[in-house]
Amino acid sequence: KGVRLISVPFWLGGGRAGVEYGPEDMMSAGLGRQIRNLGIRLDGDYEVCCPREGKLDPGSPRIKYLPEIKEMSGLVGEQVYRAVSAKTFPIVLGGDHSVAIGTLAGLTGHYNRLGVIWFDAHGDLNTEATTPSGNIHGMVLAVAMGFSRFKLTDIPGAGTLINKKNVVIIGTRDLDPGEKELIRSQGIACYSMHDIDKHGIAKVLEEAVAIASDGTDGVHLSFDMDCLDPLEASGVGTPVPGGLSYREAHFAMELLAETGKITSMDLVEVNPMLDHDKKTTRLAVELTASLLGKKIV
Ligand code: DIR
Ligand code: MN
Ligand code: MN
Ligand code: MN
Repeated sequence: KGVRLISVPFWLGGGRAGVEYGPEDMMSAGLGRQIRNLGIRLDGDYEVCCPREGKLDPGSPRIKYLPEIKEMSGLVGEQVYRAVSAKTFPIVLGGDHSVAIGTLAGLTGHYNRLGVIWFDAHGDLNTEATTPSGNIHGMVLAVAMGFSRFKLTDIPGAGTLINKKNVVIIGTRDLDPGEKELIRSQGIACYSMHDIDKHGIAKVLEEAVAIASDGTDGVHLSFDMDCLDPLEASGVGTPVPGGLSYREAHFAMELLAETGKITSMDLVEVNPMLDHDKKTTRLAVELTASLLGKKIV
């Protein structure tokens, strides 16, 4: 099966410029070469032509750049849908995490029931009512499961909402009060750094894969680079101390590769303007190689 790279140079969902240079940075760091070195066919790389600038709507100051995010999501969804229809493995390169709304729109257009594994320091579970920032990258999972007013199914081409029974969040350590409440009341599977410390990353991954693949015909991996400890990956918009170590993150990708169950991926929130030592970009590329089957021995 070939891999298709879909670049989405979009920053409006995080409200902080720089992250739109993530895709070209990961490409110049050798992402395509790494994939081909694994003996995997690179079945095209596409750049989505999405809004680069936006105007804040004074009428709805709570939620930032919603029209631009809908436009981007429709365009990303189209490319992702095409990629899975062509039986390739799509990797969506962000951009901020709002690009995943587009990915999920395209995937749900194809899969009947999709599982989602979400690596993040944050829950991305805020709604219009609970967001402290108005940044939609902090709302994506709520949008995907239909807890917010703006829903995944508002995007043309999207199939159904994501079933909360098949969603797993891993690596959290900065949840807002409304997000904690939603996790509790809806019973969403969320493995915090505390859970990882306690049970180990292997056990957490085993449970996560079981949840995301239970009754599903595809499993999407959405990887926010801020899940890593800022010591390893400081080039992200919202770093939070106490994250995954270099080996924990690689081991998680290696375990996912072994299962053979992951059918698509987002790689988001690399901000080259903050990534002064290029460590974050390089790590993003290496982790992708691990997910695609690169082995140490
Ligand atoms: C925060 C930050 N919880 C928000 N979220 C981020 O704005 O909703 N998610 N950075 O990745
Ligand atoms: Mn995120
Ligand atoms: Mn995050
Ligand atoms: Mn927060």
